[in-house]
Amino acid sequence: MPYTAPSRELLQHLEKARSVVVLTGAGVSAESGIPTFRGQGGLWREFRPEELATAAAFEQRPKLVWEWYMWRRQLVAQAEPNPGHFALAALETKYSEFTLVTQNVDGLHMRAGSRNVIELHGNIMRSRCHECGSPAGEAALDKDGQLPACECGGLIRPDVIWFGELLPPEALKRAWEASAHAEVFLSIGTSSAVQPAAGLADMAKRAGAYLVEVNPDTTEMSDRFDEVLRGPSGAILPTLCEELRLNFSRAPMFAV
Ligand code: BJW
Ligand code: ZN
Repeated sequence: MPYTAPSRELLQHLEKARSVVVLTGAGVSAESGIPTFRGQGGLWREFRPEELATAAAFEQRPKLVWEWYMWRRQLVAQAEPNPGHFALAALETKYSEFTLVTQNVDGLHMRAGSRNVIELHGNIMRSRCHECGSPAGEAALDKDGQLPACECGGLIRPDVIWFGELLPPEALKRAWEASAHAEVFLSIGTSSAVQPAAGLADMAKRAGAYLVEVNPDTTEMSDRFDEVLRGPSGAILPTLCEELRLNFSRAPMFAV
């Protein structure tokens, strides 16, 4: 797929910046074989993610929701980070202040070696009680379709954030603070359709950051960016690292 090369202006911003914030979405993991939420591949059976990623769906049809998550957990367990993930881990090594805010729940940034990662929407491999919030390890639907339950009697659910639920307050606060001080803000592989994550770009803009979008398609927010790089992140981000003469490796840089 053809893709846009980073401009000289972007490279200059990245050379002189001290503080960089990256927001990632499902598109970054698409090249690792994990389906995005919207657009092609966004359907599971006949359901759209918006129909399943809610507390109401879980309360009404917990087994159905768990089956969706079991399918996705399996995809995540089999997936490997792609060159886009590794390039972001390499980019982090250049800056004293680098924050990777991710909406993804697959843990692939950490597996690629990224260090300062904020998971806004939780992590699909962890579980917790839907009633009392107690952590529940990797508890899951068992082979016979038995739902996992907590000592308190509540149902256990994946430790992710559904529509209508508050994001983890500490994670959101750190993401806001980093965005409000960003000199360069990169929004990568996200449709920018979901709040409050999408609003981080506006916050960075108000702080005077140079705003860049990396995405093969136009998004709801494309016209607010200073620069738009059209194409897959797995091709654009390695190119960016090469232009910045960063030692870019396609294998994990740190043992995890
Ligand atoms: C590539 C590529 C390649 C493809 N390379 N790119 C203000 C206004 C209106 C509504 C709200 C508002 N504030 C809050 C809301 C309500 C709601 C919301 O935003 N609704 C909108 C849909 C309108 N937000 C919430 O409810 C949030 N909670 C909250 O704000 O609490 C307070 C509150 C509650 C109620 C009312 C008001 C305030 C919680 C949001 C939780 C989102 N949860 C999910 C599921 C997580 C668990 C799970 O994984 O199952 O998070 S939904 C889903 O969307 C998931 C994602 O993280 C999130 C974002 O999706 P993302 O990552 O952008 O993926 P896609 O598929 O949309 O886009 C992929 C992109 O990649 C595309 O653009 C492709 O082109 C691109 N791409 N290949 C690069 N190779
Ligand atoms: Zn409980």
